[in-house]
Amino acid sequence: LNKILTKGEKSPLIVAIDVEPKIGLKNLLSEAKEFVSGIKIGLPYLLTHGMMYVKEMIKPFIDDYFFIADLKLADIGFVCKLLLEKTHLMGFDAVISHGFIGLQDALAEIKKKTDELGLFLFIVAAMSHRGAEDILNKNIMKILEISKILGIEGFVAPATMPNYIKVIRKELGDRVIIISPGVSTQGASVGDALKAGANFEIIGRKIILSENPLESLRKINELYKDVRKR
Ligand code: 3DU
Repeated sequence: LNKILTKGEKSPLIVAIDVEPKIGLKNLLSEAKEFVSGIKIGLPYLLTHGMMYVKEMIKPFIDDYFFIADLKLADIGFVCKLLLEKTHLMGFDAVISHGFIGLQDALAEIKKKTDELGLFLFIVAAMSHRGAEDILNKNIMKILEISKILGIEGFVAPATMPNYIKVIRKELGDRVIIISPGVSTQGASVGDALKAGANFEIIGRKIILSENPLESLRKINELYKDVRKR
């Protein structure tokens, strides 16, 4: 938690890596330090390159960013715990789990294991795509209820539907960290989630598929400066 908060002073930006960035991940990590606090690595990237590759990629940059494994865990505790051990082995600082799996034999075990391993746990409270409104987002209060019981301090909530960010802030206060995807490619504007109360915005394709990601990062950070001034 402290690492995330300290790194967050630099910028409220987390970059999502699901495919290889146009300029290559290593180059991006070398050059983006001043603009980016966190790196979220998704399953497509992990499965494409493998655990050992990702481990070697993270190692030299562990002091420059906090690294989040976006596994969106949604299984029985036993299986999740195996995945958490792998996550820890790769050197990640944090992991994302779904919240809808419920407390007993699932989230409770995940929380215990992440605490043991020193991994910070983020729970998906609501999602950013339209279909999320069918089932998941209707249950946000139940997910928050369970999270309160377990003392969960990290949440993922959509920039495209900032009301859910506000709900989390209202229910859980200032001490929790909210990270928010859905910015740019999925429709939300840079700064929308921050204005609603998120600590970080997650941006993937807009940056990693850009021919000149540093230019995009510079522009995005200028916008953040304006939001933070207000
Ligand atoms: O749309 P982008 O390319 O900026 O990527 C968004 C990232 O955030 C992507 O890795 C996806 O897995 C994650 N995410 C959502 O997009 C929406 C959610 O509700 C939760 C996570």
